[in-house]
Amino acid sequence: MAQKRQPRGRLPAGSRLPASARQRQLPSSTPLFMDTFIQNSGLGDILDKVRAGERLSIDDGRRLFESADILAVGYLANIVRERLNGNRAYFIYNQHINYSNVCTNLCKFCAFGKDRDSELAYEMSVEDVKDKVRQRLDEPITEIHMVGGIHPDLPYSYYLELLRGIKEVRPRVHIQAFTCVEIAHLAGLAGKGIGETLEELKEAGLGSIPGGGAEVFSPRIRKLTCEKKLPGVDWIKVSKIAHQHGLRTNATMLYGHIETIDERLEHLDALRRAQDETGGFLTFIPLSFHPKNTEMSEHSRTTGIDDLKNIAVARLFLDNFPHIKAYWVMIGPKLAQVALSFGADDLDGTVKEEVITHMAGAETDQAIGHKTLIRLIREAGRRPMERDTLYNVLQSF
Ligand code: V47
Repeated sequence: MAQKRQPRGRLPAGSRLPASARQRQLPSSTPLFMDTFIQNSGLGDILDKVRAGERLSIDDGRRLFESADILAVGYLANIVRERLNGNRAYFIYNQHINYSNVCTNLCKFCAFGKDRDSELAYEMSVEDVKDKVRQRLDEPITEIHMVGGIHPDLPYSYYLELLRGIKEVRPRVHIQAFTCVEIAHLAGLAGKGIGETLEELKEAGLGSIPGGGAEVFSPRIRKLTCEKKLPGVDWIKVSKIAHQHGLRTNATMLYGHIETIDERLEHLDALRRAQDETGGFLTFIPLSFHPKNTEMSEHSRTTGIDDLKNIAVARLFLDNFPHIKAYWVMIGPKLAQVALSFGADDLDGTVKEEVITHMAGAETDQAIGHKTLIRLIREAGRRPMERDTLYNVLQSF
């Protein structure tokens, strides 16, 4: 009887290849192949460090940023991502509310902040903010992310009422609000210390602090781009005080303008040292600069390679940060999906009505559906996990 021909490359069920052939069939992503690849890219010593769980130096970070081999850098970051987060990739149902864009800092990279007299200036009353929350009560939102500018006139009581008002409408929601820059401003308004102010804000409903306002800590960059803003050292001080008061916080870095690679690494190093002390940071979010409508509009948008490198180097360098977020609003959902293989384990969330990046020319949508987030994660080969703000898993898909 004629034997049925087996299609090329496929074996009958149950049969095994001889060992030599099995080795030839190894997929190209196996460590054996990749080790050679990483050695050839000149990053072999960093691979050894990463495998041994050794901390990377600033010099290592510089070599990673300067490497032309994005796949090698990504592969290294993926080792750390997998060690820390397995195959999980997180997202959250959240809503962004920007209560006011009036700002006295008027940073050169920002298209959102406006002078009080500008035609584009706005501020929401506590009732307006409560309405925004009410409008989405039928959606399973677990986090409200709320930030604004440094407003010259709003009293301290307004901020406490904002928090209380949101909790009145949606009692179980987690409010992640007010960057460290705003917290320092609120303490000034209250005439109290940072710690005491944070206790009052917590009492009113504050759950955690978002990572904005960090920009690049370098005094050189701050002088050239955001001279009036809270200095970088004080941003870190506020974060550490928040951690001491039981509040988790996030951290960002706004890259892709006039900062040098060394200034990026000094920023990451300062965060890593702060995290060694307190362990209070939850996640790091690299923010890609959007130049449109800013005073730095002569700059080009960042490239995909630089976006991926910032995520990968952050994952490798910030060995004490549990999570790295690929913020789809800034780098686009498609690249954010790819970033899940370059060190990121989180896509942020549904967002709903992002304003800050869109004022600066973002071409992404202002919101994304949870089904799309799940699909993006699944197709990247990761397991979608709906999380709350503190990374407790609410549902897996
Ligand atoms: O503080 C301002 C930055 C931040 C521009 O904590 C710009 O999970 C790019 O911090 N191009 C606000 N960036 C956004 C932010 C954030 C977003 C998502 C999640 C979290 C989190 C935090 O955006 C500002 C500033 O650093 N920014 N202007 C611009 N033109």
